[in-house]
Amino acid sequence: MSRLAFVLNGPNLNLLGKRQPHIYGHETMADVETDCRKTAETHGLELRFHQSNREYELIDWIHEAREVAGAIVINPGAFTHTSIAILDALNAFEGVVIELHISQVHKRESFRHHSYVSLRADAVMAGFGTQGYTLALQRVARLLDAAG
Ligand code: CA2
Repeated sequence: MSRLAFVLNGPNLNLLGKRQPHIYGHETMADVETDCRKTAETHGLELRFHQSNREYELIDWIHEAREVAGAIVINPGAFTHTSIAILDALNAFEGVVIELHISQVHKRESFRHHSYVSLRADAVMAGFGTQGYTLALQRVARLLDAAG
């Protein structure tokens, strides 16, 4: 399977490290990307890292991943709780899908407890802070190793 992983981030995550640090921490999206690139290199993964506030852009990247990638790590932001379109796009992707949330969504408002994306995700992470991204990539590497 391809050792290319997409890391996709949804709306408002461009504000990471700039607002609400008590919920999302102090690391910026650029810091997270740097951490992900280091982890990817250590584990022999190729990486495409994106953030968008637009649902269609996330969907287009998932379609692109269908052609070339072995895994998607996705933090869909609030689209997690609303987007059947993102779920449909992920259902057309055959590789590993990891859903990731920086915060522990189950400890928060009840509208954050339901995820459309979880209907497709092979694994779900919540509450690991921004460290979750590198942990998710380590898991992706392990799964792709095992897939050969
Ligand atoms: O915990 C997560 O990673 C979330 O996916 C983040 C989403 C939220 O809607 C989900 O329920 C859980 C929100 C992303 C907003 O990110 C911000 C970061 C810093 C400052 C303001 C917003």
